[in-house]
Amino acid sequence: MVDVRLTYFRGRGRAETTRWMLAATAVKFMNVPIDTPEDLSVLRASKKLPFDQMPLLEIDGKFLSQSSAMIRYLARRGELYGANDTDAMWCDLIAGVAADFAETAIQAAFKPTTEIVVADLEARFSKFGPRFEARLEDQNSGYCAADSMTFADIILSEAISSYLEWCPDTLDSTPRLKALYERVIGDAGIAAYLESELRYPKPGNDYVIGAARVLRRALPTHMPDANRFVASI
Ligand SMILES: N[C@@H](CCC(=O)N[C@@H](CS)C(=O)NCC(=O)O)C(=O)O
Repeated sequence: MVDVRLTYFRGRGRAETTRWMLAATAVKFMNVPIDTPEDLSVLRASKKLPFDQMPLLEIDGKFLSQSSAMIRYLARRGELYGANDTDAMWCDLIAGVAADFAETAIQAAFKPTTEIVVADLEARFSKFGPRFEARLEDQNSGYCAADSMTFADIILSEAISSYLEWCPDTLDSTPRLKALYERVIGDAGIAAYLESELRYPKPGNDYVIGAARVLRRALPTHMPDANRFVASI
């Protein structure tokens, strides 16, 4: 029986870095999808959401919210936080930048056209990509933060995987970053996860509509009948 449960919309979103961390640290888990406002009401009534937000990770008898806390809990639990305080500082620094870098990819499905998404991702990569490359050159271990893989490498690679889905040539001018990405997705746990049914597809309109329906929020304004779920409150 799988007793680690990750509750979120039926898609990647802000739960995806936690899925990669669970995979990398060999924790078997199940996705618990929230598909309707009624599902969310039941979840809220359960009092499992410490700050009334998803994702929710149920692990070790704890109810965790905030993806950054989940990632770090799993990193400590799985010894992916480096070997010393300096490594840990670099983990946090790179993880913070990776979160900024990832945000553009998380927002992609909410944008009106592919052209806009590609332009946004290319602009974001041109800011951060060369700096990740330079960091890898300085660090000279093949990893961003320490001498071995850490959670920073994992969450950065998760973001890169989304960039590559939109812009397949993203890593062509950053060979060290490309090598890091290939090393991370070659990790046995992550490779198995990416091939598994637990991995949701690239988010599209279905994901955007599903999240708006659950939260009873407006859709992006370019979508037809953008207030269709708000009106039903
Ligand atoms: N920083 C948080 C973001 C959490 C968040 O904004 N969750 C949204 C869904 S993606 C939510 O639960 N919204 C409902 C609410 O805040 O009431 C994280 O990374 O976990």
